[in-house]
Amino acid sequence: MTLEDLGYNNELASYRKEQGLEAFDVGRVISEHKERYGVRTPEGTFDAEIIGNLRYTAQKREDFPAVGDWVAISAYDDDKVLIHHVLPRKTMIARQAVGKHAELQIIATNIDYAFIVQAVDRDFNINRLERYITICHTAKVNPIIILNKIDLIEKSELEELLQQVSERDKNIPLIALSNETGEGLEKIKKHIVTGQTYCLLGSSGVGKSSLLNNLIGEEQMKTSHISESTQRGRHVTTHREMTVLESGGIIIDNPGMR
Ligand SMILES: Nc1nc2c(ncn2[C@@H]2O[C@H](COP(=O)(O)OP(=O)(O)OP(=O)(O)O)[C@@H](O)[C@H]2O)c(=O)[nH]1
Ligand SMILES: [Mg+2]
Repeated sequence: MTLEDLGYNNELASYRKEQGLEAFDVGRVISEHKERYGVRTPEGTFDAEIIGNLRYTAQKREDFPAVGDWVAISAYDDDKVLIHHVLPRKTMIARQAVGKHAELQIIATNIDYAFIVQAVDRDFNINRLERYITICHTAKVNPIIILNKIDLIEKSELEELLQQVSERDKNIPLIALSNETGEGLEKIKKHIVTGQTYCLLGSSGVGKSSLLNNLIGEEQMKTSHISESTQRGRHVTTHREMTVLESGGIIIDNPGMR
């Protein structure tokens, strides 16, 4: 694994040089939990904390590392590193959390493409789809629409839905998928390129983690059926997590959005 496989590029290299950060190593934040981070480098995955100075100068959510970030790090134990600096973000998918003094919620950073996943059963909603597309455009991230669970409906119904979506926007790639039968999976794989970062967006239960597992070829992410009655408050995926695919490409799975 090289830094480039993790998405490292010339812009980041020049920034590091300009800012005199070359004495530090760099890595990518793959997980975040209460100011504890997982950082991936070509050498492996490390537990990370931010240095005191970064904590004291950080004023808002954006100043702290988020999943997808490139960070300047130094080793301080065998499997631990310190984060000294967050490198500039190329893109940031965020939304305003609910509540009066709610902070901005960062969904992921340095994303090239977002897979917007909707299930063709009761989840399908063209206006919600449009909201996700707007989130992508605001963040300057390229959307790819996936209609999942096509094994649950008739071909004619699917044609109708595909028609509805392409009438709204003809230019966004649109793929019909079934994680059960594997139909559409190869088409999705064709969109995934080494060194590019993808994130999975969509409501809870639409099959984001199932898709990731199919792309990895094993059950890395827990998936589960969510019954209609207990749907509220039950997300299967509770944390964002970044995975580097063996075939190339980096994918961030997200908890379902409301
Ligand atoms: N019939 C059918 N079921 C699917 C398909 N894809 C996923 N599922 C099922 O849908 C349920 C939810 O799938 P997940 O992959 O956990 O959904 P998720 O989008 O990751 O959900 P959160 O993590 O809560 O956001 C599971 O029971 C899956 O087996 C599909 O293509 N067809
Ligand atoms: Mg999930």
